[in-house]
Amino acid sequence: SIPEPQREAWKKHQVQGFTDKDGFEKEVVRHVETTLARSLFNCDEGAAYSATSLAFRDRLITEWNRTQQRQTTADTKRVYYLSLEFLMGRALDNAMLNVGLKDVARGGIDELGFRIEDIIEQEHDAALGNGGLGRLAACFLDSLASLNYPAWGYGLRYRYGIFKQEIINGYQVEVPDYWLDFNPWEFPRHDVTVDIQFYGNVRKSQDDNGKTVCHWEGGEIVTAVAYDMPIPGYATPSTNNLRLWSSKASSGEFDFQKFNNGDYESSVADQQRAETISAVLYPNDNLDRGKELRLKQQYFWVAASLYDIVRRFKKSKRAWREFPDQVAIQLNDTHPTLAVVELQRILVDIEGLEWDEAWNIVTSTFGYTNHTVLPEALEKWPVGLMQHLLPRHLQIIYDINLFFLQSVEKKFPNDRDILTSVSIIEESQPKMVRMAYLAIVGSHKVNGVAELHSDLIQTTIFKDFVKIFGADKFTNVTNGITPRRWLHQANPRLSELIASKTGGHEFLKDLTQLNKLELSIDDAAFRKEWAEIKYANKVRLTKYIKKTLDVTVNPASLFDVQVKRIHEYKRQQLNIFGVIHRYLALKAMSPEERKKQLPRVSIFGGKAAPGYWMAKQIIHLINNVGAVVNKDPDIGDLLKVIYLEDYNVSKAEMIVPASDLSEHISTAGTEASGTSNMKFVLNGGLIIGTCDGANIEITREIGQENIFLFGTLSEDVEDLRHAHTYGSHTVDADLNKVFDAIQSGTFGEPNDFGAMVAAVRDHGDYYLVSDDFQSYIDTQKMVDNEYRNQDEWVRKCIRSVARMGFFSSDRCINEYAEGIWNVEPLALK
Ligand code: 73E
Repeated sequence: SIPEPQREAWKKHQVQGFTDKDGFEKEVVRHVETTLARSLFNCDEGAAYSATSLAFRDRLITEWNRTQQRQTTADTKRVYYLSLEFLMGRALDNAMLNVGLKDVARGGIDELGFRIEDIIEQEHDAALGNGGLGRLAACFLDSLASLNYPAWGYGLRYRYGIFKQEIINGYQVEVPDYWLDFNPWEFPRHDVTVDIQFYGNVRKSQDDNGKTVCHWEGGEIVTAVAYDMPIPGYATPSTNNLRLWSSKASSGEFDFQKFNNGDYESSVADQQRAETISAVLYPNDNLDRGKELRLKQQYFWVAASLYDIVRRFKKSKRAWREFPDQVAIQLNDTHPTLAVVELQRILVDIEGLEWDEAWNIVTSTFGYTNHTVLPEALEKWPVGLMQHLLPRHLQIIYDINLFFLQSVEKKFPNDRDILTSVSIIEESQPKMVRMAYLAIVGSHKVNGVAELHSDLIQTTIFKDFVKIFGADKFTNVTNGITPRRWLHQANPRLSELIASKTGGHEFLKDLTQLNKLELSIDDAAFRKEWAEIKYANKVRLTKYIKKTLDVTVNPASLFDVQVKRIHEYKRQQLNIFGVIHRYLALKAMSPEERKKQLPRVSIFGGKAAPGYWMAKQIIHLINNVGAVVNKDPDIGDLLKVIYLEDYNVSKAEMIVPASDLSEHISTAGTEASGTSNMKFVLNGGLIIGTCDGANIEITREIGQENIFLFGTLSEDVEDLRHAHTYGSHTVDADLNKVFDAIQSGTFGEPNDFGAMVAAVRDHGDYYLVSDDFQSYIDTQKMVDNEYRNQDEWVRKCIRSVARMGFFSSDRCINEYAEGIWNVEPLALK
């Protein structure tokens, strides 16, 4: 580093960052001319976006440096959030708002001849996630920075994020999402690399004291390169880091011999094989497919991150037992569970600690968040694969299991059943490593993501672990969302209106202040403006629908929205069956009767995993229904069915504020939390939903008179399923009419949808569509009736928003910080 006498010169020229329009414009012009190497007036919207982003990035990085330096000197405890997914969306708008310079940028961009909205639209979403789990990680990063917590995110820098969805002839088609062409938001750190080992074997030796030492040798080395993304907090200089690892062949791997011998192709093939590790995000939500490359991704990312964390800790020269005082690591689902094993390996094999001492450190360091109870999503890896890829890790897993089972046996002598049921190794053919069990045993806290879900994991899939470790190890942290992106950024007019009624933008830092809105509820002018904002948001979506699908919808209709990943448990099929029912009912009416009906637009969006056949059938049916209904002259405005292509974060920012009613209708007990339910209510929309996930807590907060709940309760699900299979299963008459319409070819080739109908009618109806259909239809009728009374509807919306304070991810992060991580905020001076 620079010696003292020369530091004056450095200080004098330190980058200050622009604070006004002139300064901003100067930065933009400089970046266009030099960084982008364009001649002065050769600037299109793309270049203007890049230059604007670079101007903001420069600002962020100065704050980032200050934040990191402050944390290092304070030598304080840090949180590391390990997530295989970060669904960040766009960065520019968020950066402008968080540093409080959007108006400055708007003015500057305007003077330079562009519109800020058009510039924002140029940005490609950073879509390194599938759905709720990845978006939650992104909201958490925003809250951690905004609350001044010293925290880093660690993930993978996929070359391809979640695929882009096109709908062609009603079918989903997947197109690769190459997003890295020019990404102004990342900093490659070519000097921060870690060599990661795979395969090979384990050799044992004795050290001088006769202790056995294990050496993991041979195999293959791949290099991890760090790429950093600055994460700005809102209205604070704190800027945290998201470090994403990219894989490349290690310089030792690149076979110069082969290269010199003219075997150029195969030396390049090695290179490509290494790069494959971080090439693509697995596009499965709530589904585990057990592919070897996925396990490689997991170890690659976990090993690089731990190496980085340990390297940072070692600089402090503290004793190992202080590791958990300096480091908290949160496992976002089981995907990073190998970190437990890797840290134990580092401590025992490399640092020479005794097993028990190391294990104490490990378990005090980790916390594990479970996000799902769906059996098909619970990760298991074949022992054979683990042995092949990570031979030393498998030995350690066996040892962890051995010591764990010994402790269980002590507590429950002669109880063979409990040993089999909690063993980390499943004695199946082939044997499997149960990652959730390993995560529980390796952590000091395990949490679910909503109250019902946390209760369910403690009473069903992990009940034996509660017996063993006691109830204190298990806790609930109900999910939340960042109000910065999901209100201030997505719905600026509503944010301003709320600010005008609650005394400024304080609510963006303390969302409970929304409750002040209730004081204005009898103010007619306020309600009118509220309704106008919703209408304007609907008009914007209407224009988008016209432009992209060439369908005209009436913005005065009720906008009924279900946007989320397509999955049978989320029950888009229930929704579309309901739409068909509505269509058939409208068709059966006289023209006079029809005139009395309330116009509705049913809006769907979401991706299906490429290998999930049934989910793709659901998409196909929705599109086919739309094709028939939307051009039926009997129906006109009364019903439109829209499928929005390629649902993602930036589209959500437009869709969510335009909804009157959103659907969160999973089979009770299947949706761990849901987070879009919170976004919709926060933007002044009502919910139709089941008693599942966070819907239950939303109801408790906003009042049951402000939500449309229906359907089976989670405690009755098992009995109903049992009855479907072993008793007689009858499907009600209205639903049968829907099936008849499908099977008579009203919506295209009936065979296409045979399996979907049969799943409900003939194959046990696992998701209870038939049980919930009638109450769903009845509840939708209530919605129609209540929507007719616009004044009362608006009051319900305002009351709901006023009571949503609890669902800020700030509240959620504070709960993790206190109850799990034991970390304190550290503000910049
Ligand atoms: O209910 C959501 C929850 O709101 C849940 O389905 C989702 O996590 C959200 C955030 O807590 C979730 N995703 C996954 N498991 N749960 C998952 C599993 C495997 C691969 C990818 C995602």
